[in-house]
Amino acid sequence: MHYRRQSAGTDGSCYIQRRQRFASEGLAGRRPGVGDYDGDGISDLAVFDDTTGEWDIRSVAGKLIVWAAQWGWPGAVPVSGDYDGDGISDLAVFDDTTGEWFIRAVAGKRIAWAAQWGWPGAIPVSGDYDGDGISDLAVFNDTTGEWYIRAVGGKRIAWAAQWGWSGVIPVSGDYDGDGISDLAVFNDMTGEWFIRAVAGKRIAWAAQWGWPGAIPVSGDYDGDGISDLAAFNDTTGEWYIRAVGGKRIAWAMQWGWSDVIPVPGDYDGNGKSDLAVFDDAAGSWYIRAVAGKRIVWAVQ
Ligand SMILES: [Ca+2]
Ligand SMILES: [Ca+2]
Ligand SMILES: [Ca+2]
Ligand SMILES: [Ca+2]
Repeated sequence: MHYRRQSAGTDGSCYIQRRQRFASEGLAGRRPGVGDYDGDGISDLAVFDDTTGEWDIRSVAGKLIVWAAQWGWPGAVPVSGDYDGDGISDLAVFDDTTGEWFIRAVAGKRIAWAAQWGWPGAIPVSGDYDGDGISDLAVFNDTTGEWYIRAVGGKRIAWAAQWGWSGVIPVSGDYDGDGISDLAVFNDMTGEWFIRAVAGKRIAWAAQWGWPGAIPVSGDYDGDGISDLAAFNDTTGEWYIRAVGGKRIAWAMQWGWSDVIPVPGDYDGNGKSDLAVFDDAAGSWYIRAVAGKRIVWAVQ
């Protein structure tokens, strides 16, 4: 399996793009994502179908939030976040052939239409990079290592901020707990993390947590308000998690197996990210708390 990119939000939300796999194997794409689409503080089970552009979202408890909601098109890249700051995740997609963003609230309000921020091949990285509680439009250039970020309202937050280099994977999160998303990249050739604040402060440099081919799955797994370094082994289904400060949170914790997609989020609303995987062949979710409690098993 080849994960091309992952972008993760400050709430642990993420979407994983596996276009290389799709391209090489011709597979259709049901992409799992995490967000809180009804605003109850609990991550929901969300799937964007990138063959149809439709969204299906239900709560862990079973409530249907949206079904076959059309927002996107074949090949669109979902980028989760709360782009109007109402506390509810929105339906957002990025066109990585044009650099345009399209965002609407679940309830229907249009937030952005063809907002130009990016370029062909840009990688969207969700997050709130100025700490105003509203997700921003952020893209990473994985050729040059430059970040470009603006608020939905238009304010420029970063322009060509250099953090990273060719081939690294951007991994959004708030790694110092100041409420502002940071610039973070994972080198999946070496397993090293490099993180700085938008304002410039260095948070981590070559922090070793991972291995060649590891999948970064950042989230706040101990609930201290600070994103943690986390890596998933998509061959063995094992999770490895540590705090930026060094504390080990999980080591070789087994949850998943080969070919599932990790989708960390807070699925029981206790403020801690949980271990979650999506089996895209069956369309099933499996979720447990780090502490062990089973939250969801084979839910479709
Ligand atoms: Ca919203
Ligand atoms: Ca913001
Ligand atoms: Ca931060
Ligand atoms: Ca943490």
